[in-house]
Amino acid sequence: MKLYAEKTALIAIVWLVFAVAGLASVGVAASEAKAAADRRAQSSAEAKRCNVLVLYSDDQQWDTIGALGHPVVKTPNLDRLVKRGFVFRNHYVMGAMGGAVCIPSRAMFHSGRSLWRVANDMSGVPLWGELMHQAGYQTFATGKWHNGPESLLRSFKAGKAIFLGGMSDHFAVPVQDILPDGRLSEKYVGRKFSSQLFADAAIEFLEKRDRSRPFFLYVAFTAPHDPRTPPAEFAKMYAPNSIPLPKNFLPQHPFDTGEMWGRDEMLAPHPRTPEVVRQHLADYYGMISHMDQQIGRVLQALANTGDEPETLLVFAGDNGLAVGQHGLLGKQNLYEHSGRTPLVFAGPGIPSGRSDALVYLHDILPTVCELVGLSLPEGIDGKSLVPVIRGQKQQVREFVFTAYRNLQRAVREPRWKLIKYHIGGVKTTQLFDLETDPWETNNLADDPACAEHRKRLEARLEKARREAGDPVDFENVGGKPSGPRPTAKKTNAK
Ligand SMILES: [Ca+2]
Repeated sequence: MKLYAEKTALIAIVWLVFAVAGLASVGVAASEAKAAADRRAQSSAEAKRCNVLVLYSDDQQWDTIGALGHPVVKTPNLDRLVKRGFVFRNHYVMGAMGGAVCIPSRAMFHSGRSLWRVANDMSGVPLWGELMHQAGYQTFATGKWHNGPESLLRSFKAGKAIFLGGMSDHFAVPVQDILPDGRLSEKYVGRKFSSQLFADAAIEFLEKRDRSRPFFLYVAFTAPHDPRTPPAEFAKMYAPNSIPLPKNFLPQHPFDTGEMWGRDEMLAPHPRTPEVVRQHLADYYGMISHMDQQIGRVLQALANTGDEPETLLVFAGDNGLAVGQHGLLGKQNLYEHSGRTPLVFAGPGIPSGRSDALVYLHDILPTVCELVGLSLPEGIDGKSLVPVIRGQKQQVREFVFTAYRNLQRAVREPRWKLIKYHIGGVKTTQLFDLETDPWETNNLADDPACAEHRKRLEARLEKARREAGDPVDFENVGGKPSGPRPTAKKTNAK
């Protein structure tokens, strides 16, 4: 009996030991499960930090993508991006205080700040590439950088075939690399057409990169900026005589914009003829189609390396261009063709869709930061577009405000648009109903039936100028007239 009792006690002890061990192991398992959950949460936060590939075009009109309904230009690769991505149809560069609109455009793009809150060299403000580097991204740039070497080297830790300028011969681009020690290499001449040169650098990066970290790849094409000299195959892609003239074609602009003889406007004789404008458009579309082909190569490389499912794509343009609309060729005006540029997001978490929300180029940085889970630094003027992309909001603002030098100011609501000019003491006002007149041909500023619209937009313009910190005394002073037409062709780079 005693033996039985001892045996039972022993069994009980053994069981107790097993039970304690079991409980302990349950405890270990529980703490392991918690750690795993923590790791999953962490890795999910890291997974949220998907790669970011930015494709940036130069002087591309907002609608020159086939899938957006353009009647002529062929862009099969951008079409695929547009179909799977989310398109902002009303995307604007806020403007410029000089003829080289590309420079402030890029400053706003890389800082998320508005026109008068970031210098052209972007000194003293946090930059997009810096934020990505601090968050553990591998940063790499290729293509155009128009804001000086200091901001480039602060933004990107690596880069190849970087063009530190405004424009060049597309067949012989002077470029530099970012060396491993963080300095810039000597200049050398790229022996490929610009768009191919930059696409090749991007592809090489994608194939050889450090795969332990997410990447931030910035590819800034110099197409379709002039000189409009597409490679031979693309130069003959569009027959000029079959290209329809824009509905707002004019031989010359009806009044002085203050920038009648700038470099861009001197690329064709005055007055413009249909033949000359059609040739410019054929070359312009050829430049876009060739850039599209090179974008296709970069996107194919992204698919080949397996990175595509984890890469957020941003395609945007820095500013638009007139190319014959309103008698103009350049971007030194506030018409839709010059201020509006393409904007497409695609990738993980981005639905296919389109929005007519009024957005700025400097909204892109806060949007991408939210999408990849980065907090924003102080001083960002742009607004995240994520609520629009996710269908939670229809718009992020009621109107956009745009400015050009001390010469022109504009506001655009979803339907109505006002442009004011103050040049040589002469004030001119244009009011357009974009719903019935998207080509901005019918000025309703003096139509009594539209007086309320004019009054409302003028009030909004003044409010927007104050809020943006517009340094120009536009109402009282304005800008100088263009003066007489120069005899020699201007060649200063833009
Ligand atoms: Ca540009």
